[in-house]
Amino acid sequence: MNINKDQLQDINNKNATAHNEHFDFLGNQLSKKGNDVQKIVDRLSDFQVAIPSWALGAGGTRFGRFGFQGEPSNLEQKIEDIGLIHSLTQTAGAVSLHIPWDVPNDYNAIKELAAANDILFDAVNSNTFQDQKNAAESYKFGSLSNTSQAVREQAIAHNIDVINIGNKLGSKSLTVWLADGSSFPGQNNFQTALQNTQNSLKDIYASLPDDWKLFIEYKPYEPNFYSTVIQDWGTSFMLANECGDKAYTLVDLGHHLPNTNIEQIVSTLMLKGKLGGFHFNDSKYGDDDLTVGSIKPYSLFLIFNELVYGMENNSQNPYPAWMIDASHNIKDPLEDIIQSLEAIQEAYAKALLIDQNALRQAQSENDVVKCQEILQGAYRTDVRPLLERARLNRGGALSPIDAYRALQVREHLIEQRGVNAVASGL
Ligand SMILES: [Mn+2]
Repeated sequence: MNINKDQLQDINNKNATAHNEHFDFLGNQLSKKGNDVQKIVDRLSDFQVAIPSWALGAGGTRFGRFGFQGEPSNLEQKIEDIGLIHSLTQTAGAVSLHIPWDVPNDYNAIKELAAANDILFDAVNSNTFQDQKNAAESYKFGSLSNTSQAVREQAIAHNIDVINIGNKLGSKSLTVWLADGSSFPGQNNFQTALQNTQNSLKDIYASLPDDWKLFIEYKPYEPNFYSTVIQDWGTSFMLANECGDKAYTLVDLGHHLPNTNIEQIVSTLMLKGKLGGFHFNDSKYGDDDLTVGSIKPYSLFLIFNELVYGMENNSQNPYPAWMIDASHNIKDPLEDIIQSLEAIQEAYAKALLIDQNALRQAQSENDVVKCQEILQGAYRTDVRPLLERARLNRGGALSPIDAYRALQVREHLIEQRGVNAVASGL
């Protein structure tokens, strides 16, 4: 299924008057406050978030998996799904592949399909948290950290394979997330596990093309419940520094203990030029992988405040790679991603409204009340007309969810793929 711009225009026209009224009203208000509205809209239009290939089907839980009809059962269909989301939102112009779930059969055909859908290949993700069929060694007790050299070598070789696959598609980065750790005290020697991981990462890093980046993700617990080898940003940061200039820390919002000040982590990493990538999701308790902005939208805004500040002021930090990393059991996965993209854009737009000079001034005067007023003034602004205009400018939908339903996208996908189609991967 494809969505063409004429179809969207017909749907958009029905609400064009209301949109124009809202946009003009907001635009006037913001201009009077000194905001450059056109610049904000342009920045929103340019902001693209990669969609992970594993988020297009229903996610699983430890207890069961409830499928969603018409899921994409191969890489071609996954790219088709992202193309649909991108047509509607104009914000999903990249895919992040997971290997070995998404190894292309025909590289040229996949590249052509992605190009036809205006989709780039973002970071490729390795997988050493599952055993693969016919693999000689098992990752049951870890991969890059394993006490067995043979296991470590197999895991390193897999990561190098992933780099080579990504290279053929035009990816420029590898994301490594390890499930390595221990579930019981005494099971692991912490120092040995960390040292092995560092050495393994260095071996992978040595195979990284010059124009690539290595993203090292961290997570405090799960699937191991006592210790995780790369448990926090500090460990990731240290490993990245040990590897070299092309290695960076990747922040996944769900990979923190409750109430962690993630915005401060973002700020520190950008100051040190080491924030490489970002995985968006939301959570109430742990790594819940819920829709972005569904639980803690103010935290997301505060994080974007630091990201915007860092992108303006920290030339030592490269432009970060953005990806949604969410997946759950009950919503239509495509509608869920559309909601996540909207929440990301909303937080970004609000952060762009913050008067940084006034904030600096208030901070220097220790005017705590004024500082809060500035942040919350931006946060309380309804920026949705700016998002609508950014989408319209690129030929997207005024309301992606409404258009998705009006065009009966899911019904078409079920018709094409069947009710029992199951997404490959999870
Ligand atoms: Mn992640």
